[in-house]
Amino acid sequence: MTLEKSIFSKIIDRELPADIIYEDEKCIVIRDINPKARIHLLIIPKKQIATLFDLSPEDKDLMGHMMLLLPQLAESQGLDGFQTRIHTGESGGQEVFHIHIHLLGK
Ligand code: DGP
Repeated sequence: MTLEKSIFSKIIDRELPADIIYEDEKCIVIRDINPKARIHLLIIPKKQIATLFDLSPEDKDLMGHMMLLLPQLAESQGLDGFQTRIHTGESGGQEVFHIHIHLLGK
């Protein structure tokens, strides 16, 4: 089965441009193209998983890795507080079907 590449996978593979602020072997962090706050980052796993509904037990480390990155990223952006959001499914407001965590800060 061939999986159609998401916009975020194309960014990860450098097929589309983005303002990349962090990258490691498991994930990438970019600035949201349509920021809802002064700082608006998206933490995106390199593994293309459509929604939280599609997670499996093997993704535990990956999700933990992204959670632990949040405060580090916030501090690197000079924030002492921030909001996080994960939209899940169309009725949950999700537009890009590749899991991502929004980090928003004033
Ligand atoms: P959602 O799926 O509802 O969590 O929203 C997707 C977010 O991704 C939305 O805030 C806009 C952002 N976004 C969509 N396409 C691109 C893109 O090509 N580049 C960047 N940097 N952000 C994007």
